[in-house]
Amino acid sequence: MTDKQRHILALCGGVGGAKLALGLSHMLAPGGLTIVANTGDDFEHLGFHISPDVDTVMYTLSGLANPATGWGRDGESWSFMESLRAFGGEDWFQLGDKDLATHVERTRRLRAGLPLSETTATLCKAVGIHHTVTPMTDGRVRTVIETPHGPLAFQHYFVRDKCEPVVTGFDIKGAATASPAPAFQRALDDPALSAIVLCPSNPFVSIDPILTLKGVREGLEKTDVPIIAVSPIVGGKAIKGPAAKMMAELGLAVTTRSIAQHYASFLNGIVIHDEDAAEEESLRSVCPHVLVTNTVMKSLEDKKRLATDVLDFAKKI
Ligand code: FO1
Repeated sequence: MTDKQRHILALCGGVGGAKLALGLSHMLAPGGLTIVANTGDDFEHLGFHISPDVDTVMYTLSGLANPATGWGRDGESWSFMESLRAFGGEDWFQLGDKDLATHVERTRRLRAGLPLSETTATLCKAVGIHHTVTPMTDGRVRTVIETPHGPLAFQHYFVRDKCEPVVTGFDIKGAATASPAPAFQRALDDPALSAIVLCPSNPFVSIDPILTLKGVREGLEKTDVPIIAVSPIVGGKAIKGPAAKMMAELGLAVTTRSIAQHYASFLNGIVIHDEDAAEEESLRSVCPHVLVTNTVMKSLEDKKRLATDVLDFAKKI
């Protein structure tokens, strides 16, 4: 089977994960990639349903993403935000004018009774995406961050409070009783599925909400399809976001080994950065297959090269 004939399932959070998803999208035939985006970060804000990770994946794959932030749209204007601020409105979460159209249209469709997965498929088609991008579920899942001062809704922790509060745990509300979205379940059941890739996203708040959905972890534990994680930790730091800070606060070593241990019950292979090559030996006791390569993705070429490395690695497992 050539790379162009394979079906790959990628589990993904926002900015970091979307980079690898973009690389994979270039290496696989149209329809050969299903990207499942976390919706634990979703929230209702200013009357809109915001799906940040779904939108980050959609904008990244369609070339519409803001390259400086990784989230939101390129060439954005901020008239709505400025006018809202002038009225004394809530302005801690930045919604650009173009991005606002996504939230308006998504919210309209959801209120008309359409599921989030169908709404996402329509929006992705409109921006020219030829692969399947699906929210992890059509159910309502909301990640809550536990802190010594009480629980915080995910976006309050992440954006409003800039990830500053100490994290003591996570409550992924609604996940255990929510079913995987139809396209996610179809990918899991597809006899042509040849690998499952955990993108270099935050294990606690991006990947765990997906794994916690009804039947997903059990399904991964049972499948014969190789499951590969790309470590979001490089040289003791997170490539992006609060993963390293969270690990330290939870008393975990900030290493690729901790990432492998987190997924140990189903993981077949882990991809780590050259800088962490010294961890390879100790990793093998947790995860049988280790690939050491350059996992830092700056250019499109980097993303395509890492995607190719991951696909080749999966073939050997
Ligand atoms: N992240 C920020 O750090 N600040 C923002 O104001 C912000 C606005 C925003 C608007 C739409 C969207 O789709 C994403 C947005 N993000 C923002 C990113 C997002 O909240 C996080 O990156 C994810 O939830 C974590 O993956």
